[in-house]
Amino acid sequence: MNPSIPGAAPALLTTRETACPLDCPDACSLEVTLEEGRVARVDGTHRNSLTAGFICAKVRNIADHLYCPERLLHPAVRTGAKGEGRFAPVTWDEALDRIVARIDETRRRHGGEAILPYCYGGSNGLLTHDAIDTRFFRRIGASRLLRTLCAAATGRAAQGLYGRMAGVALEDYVDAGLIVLWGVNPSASGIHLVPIIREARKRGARLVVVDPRRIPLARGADLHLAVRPGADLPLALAVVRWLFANGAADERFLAAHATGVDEMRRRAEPWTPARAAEATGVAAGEIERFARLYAETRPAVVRCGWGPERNRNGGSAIAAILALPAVAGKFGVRGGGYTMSNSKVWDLGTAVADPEPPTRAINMNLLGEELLRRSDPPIEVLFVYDANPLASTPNQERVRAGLSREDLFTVVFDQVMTDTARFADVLLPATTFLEHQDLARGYGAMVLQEVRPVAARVGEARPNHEVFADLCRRMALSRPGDAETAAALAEAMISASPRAAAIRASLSEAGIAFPPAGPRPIPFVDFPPPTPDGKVHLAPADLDAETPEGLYHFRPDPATAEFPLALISPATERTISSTLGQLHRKLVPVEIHPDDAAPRGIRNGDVVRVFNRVGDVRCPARINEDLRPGVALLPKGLWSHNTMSGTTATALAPDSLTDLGGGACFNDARVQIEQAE
Ligand SMILES: Nc1nc2c(c(=O)[nH]1)N[C@H]1C(S)=C(S)[C@@H](COP(=O)(O)OP(=O)(O)OC[C@H]3O[C@@H](n4cnc5c(=O)[nH]c(N)nc54)[C@H](O)[C@@H]3O)O[C@H]1N2
Ligand SMILES: Nc1nc2c(c(=O)[nH]1)N[C@H]1C(S)=C(S)[C@@H](COP(=O)(O)OP(=O)(O)OC[C@H]3O[C@@H](n4cnc5c(=O)[nH]c(N)nc54)[C@H](O)[C@@H]3O)O[C@H]1N2
Ligand SMILES: [Mo]
Repeated sequence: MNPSIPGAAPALLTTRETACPLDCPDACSLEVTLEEGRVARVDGTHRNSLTAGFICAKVRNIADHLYCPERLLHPAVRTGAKGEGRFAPVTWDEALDRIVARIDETRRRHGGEAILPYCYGGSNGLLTHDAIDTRFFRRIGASRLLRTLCAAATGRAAQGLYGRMAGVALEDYVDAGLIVLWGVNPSASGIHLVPIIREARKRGARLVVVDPRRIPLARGADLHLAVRPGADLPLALAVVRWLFANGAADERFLAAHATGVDEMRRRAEPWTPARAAEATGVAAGEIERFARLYAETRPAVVRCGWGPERNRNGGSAIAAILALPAVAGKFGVRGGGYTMSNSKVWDLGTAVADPEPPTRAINMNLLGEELLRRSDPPIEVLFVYDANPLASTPNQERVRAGLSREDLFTVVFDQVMTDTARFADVLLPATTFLEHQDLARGYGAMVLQEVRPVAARVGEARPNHEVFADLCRRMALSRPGDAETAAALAEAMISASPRAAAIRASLSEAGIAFPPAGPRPIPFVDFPPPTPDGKVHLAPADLDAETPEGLYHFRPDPATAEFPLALISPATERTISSTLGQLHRKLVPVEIHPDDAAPRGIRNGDVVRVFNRVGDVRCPARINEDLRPGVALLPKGLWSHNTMSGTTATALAPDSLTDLGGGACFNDARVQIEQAE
């Protein structure tokens, strides 16, 4: 009996199993409770052992996202000015016909390169990008997008040193004697590591945190190195130097398993503790204490995050951090080594087999500039999906100016009315991972899981593969044998694996599959680095050639007397990048250290102006002693409604690129903060 309505029939509750594909290392296994096809409740299960039966508040409350008033229910066309957000609903046929007509005309007048697809993390599911979308854009000869917003520098460095080897399983941290959290904040960005660290500490593990702020896990850590943003490279090189200088380098391991040892040693040589202290803002004695603790403890594991990559030195910094376990000989035992991203442990194929056309490549971090530059051919059609560039792409004001171009035809395919969607000419409504089929692969947890359409679709929303298959058909680009359904796309990926039969069987029996060496492989025991010679390359020639001044070259802090404060924009526990931002409408403060607030006359709650040469943000201030002095913080993923100026941290982020991989330099934002009248 429904207690609220006397006499009403009991609600029909059913539960279904699925998995979370959102951009997070953990890839939780889920149980969804449905009430008449609508999501009523979401819980974690134990199928992915890392999930351990609990999930984050974001996904627990994901029904709020599915059924929010901002949800896009129908295709629509713009009726107001760009950015105003006024639209009139149309049918799918009308919307897609309009897109096809504009693409046809653009190809005739300027060629396919005048069309730019723009997509990033969205739902991180394997079938929502690099699938039929890629087939479609390749067949129309569109410009290619370099997907560099995140993990470009880390990916390049990890590939160069270890061939993207699988790292230490997060569950194995319980076996570590020392855990180093380097530029990573699991309390927000991957919560299942937190109880594992607590358990390890109970068993006696030491904990070191390298972060410009006192993250929650830094409280009670054995050592917190509050490094200046962008200065991880000299810190890691100083530890490398110390290890060699103090007989703590594992010469036997290095001789057997590494190349580039002498070169790395040579490049680390100038970084005495004193010199590193100057560059990093960490006392020389603390650096030595860390080096000694690291040298003496085994197993020791470094959990390397994405904080150290988002600056001019990002690639070299990650390379130097990942070199540490090789130099100190930390591999070869459970719980020893490093964890970066485990996304490449799968031997899957691609969902579409079309060859990459030789069209121009555009770095997504330069979107604003590319839209405004009127290159040849100019970008005439922008197709945004799985992304919210106005919230997440550097140099927000240029992105906004680019999106405002009257002659630009913009398609936005999203689940909700984002800040970017307001600039669309045509809006297409997308399903969420609870409404469509997909494959979820963790980049911490080493699991592959089926994502099932458990809930009824909201409005007329459609999944990416359906929409791009429809566009292919309308433009007569479909070919016999093309995989078109989610099941066929998944099969195309799986069948390319030498272990296809096992993966297929495991997914259909249990909804989950594991990589060749299982969910908890031990690096250097279960496999060597997947480099051509099976060795770790500490100074690889390709990375060296790619970095403008050579690998491990330190570029000094970009602060000036005019813009002395480093503004960082880390993840929060309430959103996933900017996804779910429509649910959080409060003003968000910029955080500032008391030592920086006092001379500026700034008190808690004051309205301030945060500015530099690329942007300007007005918002409240919050005094926060957990920051390193000289560092301010405004989280990533905010929407225009979260500040008084409608601009966010992204407006203060320069569109300069990392030393490797063409990555974004969000944390190279240097700003001034003053009271706003
Ligand atoms: N200032 C600052 N900005 C940052 C960062 C930073 O450190 N500082 N970090 C960056 C990082 S780490 C990342 S990964 C990027 C992320 O940047 P984006 O990839 O742009 O991620 P989101 O902003 O979350 O936007 C994803 C959008 O995809 C939509 N979406 C989800 N699933 C689907 C689907 O199946 N189909 C379609 N069509 N749409 C879907 C969501 O509703 C959402 O609006 O942001 C970067 N931005
Ligand atoms: N809830 C939630 N979870 C997420 C996300 C989210 O937005 N919300 N985003 C997902 C995505 S896209 C990603 S890429 C991952 C990111 O996961 P994390 O790597 O944890 O990401 P961040 O929060 O960007 O940064 C981590 C820490 O780096 C610190 N930091 C900033 N600059 C530096 C620096 O120069 N050096 C050092 N040592 N530390 C620095 C910050 O203070 C922060 O505490 O999380 C994923 N998980
Ligand atoms: Mo990211």
